[in-house]
Amino acid sequence: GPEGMLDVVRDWLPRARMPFLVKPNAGLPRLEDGRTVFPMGPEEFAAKTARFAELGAKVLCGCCGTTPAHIAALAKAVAGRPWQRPEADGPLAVTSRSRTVVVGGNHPLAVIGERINPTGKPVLTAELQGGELSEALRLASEQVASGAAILDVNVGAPMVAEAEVLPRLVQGLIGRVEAPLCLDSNDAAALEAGLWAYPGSALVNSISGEPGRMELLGPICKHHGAPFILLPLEGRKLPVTAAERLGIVERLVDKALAMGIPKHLILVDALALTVSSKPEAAQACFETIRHCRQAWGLPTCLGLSNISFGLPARELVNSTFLAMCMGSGLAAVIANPNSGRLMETAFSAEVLLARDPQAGRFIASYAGWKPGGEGGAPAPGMGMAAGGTPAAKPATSLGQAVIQGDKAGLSGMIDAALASGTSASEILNGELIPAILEVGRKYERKEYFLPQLLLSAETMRLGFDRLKPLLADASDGEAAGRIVMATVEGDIHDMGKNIVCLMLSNHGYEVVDLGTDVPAERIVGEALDRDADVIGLSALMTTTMVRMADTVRLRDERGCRARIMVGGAVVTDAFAVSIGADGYSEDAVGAVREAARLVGAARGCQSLENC
Ligand code: B12
Repeated sequence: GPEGMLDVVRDWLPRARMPFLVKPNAGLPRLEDGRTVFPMGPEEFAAKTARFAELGAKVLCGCCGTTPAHIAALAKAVAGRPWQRPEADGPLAVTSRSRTVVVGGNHPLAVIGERINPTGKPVLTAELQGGELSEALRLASEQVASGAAILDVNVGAPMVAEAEVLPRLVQGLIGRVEAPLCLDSNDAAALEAGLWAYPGSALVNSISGEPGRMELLGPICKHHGAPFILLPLEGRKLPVTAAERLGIVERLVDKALAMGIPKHLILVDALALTVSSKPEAAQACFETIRHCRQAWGLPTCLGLSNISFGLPARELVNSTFLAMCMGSGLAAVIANPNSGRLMETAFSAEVLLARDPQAGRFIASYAGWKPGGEGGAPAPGMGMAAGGTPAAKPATSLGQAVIQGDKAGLSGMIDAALASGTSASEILNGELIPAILEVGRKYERKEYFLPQLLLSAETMRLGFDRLKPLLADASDGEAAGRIVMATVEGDIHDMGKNIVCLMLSNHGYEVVDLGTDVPAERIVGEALDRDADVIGLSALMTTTMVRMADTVRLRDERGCRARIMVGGAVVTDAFAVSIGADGYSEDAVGAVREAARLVGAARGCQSLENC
């Protein structure tokens, strides 16, 4: 309903640079006497939805549960009120489907994890060349667990078709981590393919003064609303002094603005060169950062580790350099977040720059810190709002693998559990099913969102498919009865139904599985055509369980003799009785018991009338 959308709209609207449409339901639906009921009447709906107009939404509509009366009341509530474009708050934002990292201003430093880059990494290089993504995905989880707010993604290596591999990896990463991505390539086609594959505003790394690069990539970034790193490089000569760098930045920014590319998409690279060969290299960075921030209001970033090339104890130099850059106004850094020292420095600097209220993030991360570096907990993604990332650490148990969506881990763990003598049904019933139910609870508590739900469901299915052939087959000889099974219309949940189907066929029943989202008409038609003894219906949502009642009604109307049993997480015994179903079970073992009882009953009669 409108209340549930308020926080999201407040968060998104100031950053939306296009007309914003809000379409709430008339509240959260309840099931009453077999009917889905929406609680909000027209007046309440109108009063609550009109608030979005005050925030700057351009179009207001009504979704589920609203009627022409709701829309009329809403029209009246906002009549005569002119649309006011909200003030766009300016800063550069990098987003994923569920996270926003604001870069610049007084927002915390955004650490851009640099590890997904095949240079100097033979394992990653070989995998990418073979089209494999698991090492890249592992590096992603590891960096997020260490505190990266954004992940740089670079697949540039010999014999890697970047335009094909980059979007594929982007797809893989979307399901794995919530952190927004920074697409890093020299290949403009790969960057464009990556942007199309990405459901958010990815950061593009980078646009330099190389002839034609701005002309080619600028419009693509503008089209996707993708911020980009502006690299002050022109021709072959490196700009050593701050004045040289700022001259190039100014020319490139002017060019971008003249092309209609908005300023809020530009993140300037302050260009860290090597201090051991150019002693003034760090100073040039501080000046560039300060000038960009103070004179032009432009956020800056840099690739940190170049600064210490050729020196011993590079981490010391890198982290000190980072603190000094942050003091000059640096907004983002491309670095290795697995470096404890670096993250300690960044978190401490946030406190000193008064950007960590009550030192909350620092205390949460380092309350247990001890000299020598022990006891510092890994930092939560620095530029991000709090919240868990499911695949952040490798799973250590079967259940955790489902909860975290660790597909690769699950297969190995199932093999190990089977080898140690645990039966397939113990694994399914004792580990996998409780885990997917915990996923559901996390979703209810808003700890998980749809991408995590999907990843866990896929992981569960993988485990189920692996166990399926091993679940004991108790059938022999003639079928014990014919059962038509389906998930009802509007519902695509099929894991429970599949388990019930498997159990029934393992107990000798002939099972006709009609799949998911099946209309009552088809279910009853198939039961009649196949002279089924039993119809088994599954529903997982309050909005779809009412379709079970339709099926019972149609079965009676068409004189079909099949008995109907129902199940699925939301279905209860009382509901089954209320719709006139003949049987119910809360799980697959009970489904087999019910099937035996109902086949017996159905076989005792040829049509419903004479039973
Ligand atoms: C995994 C999952 C998904 C997966 C499904 C993947 C798949 N291939 O099935 C995905 C991500 C696709 C999904 C999508 C959605 N989901 Co969903 N999903 C779940 C989740 C977490 C687990 C369901 C599950 O598989 N459980 C494990 C199986 C083994 O259990 P089961 O189905 O209950 O089956 C057992 C018994 O019930 C019984 N049984 C089942 N069928 C039958 C049939 C008979 C005849 C008998 C006798 C017994 C029986 O035996 C089974 C074995 O023991 C539940 C949470 C929950 N608590 O159930 C939410 C949940 C069902 N989903 C929900 C929602 C809202 C959605 C979405 C609308 C989300 C969205 N915003 O888009 C969509 C729906 C799309 C659609 N039109 O159907 C809600 C439903 C809320 C409600 N009360 O109506 C739940 C409850 C989560 C929540 N708390 O909000 N979902």
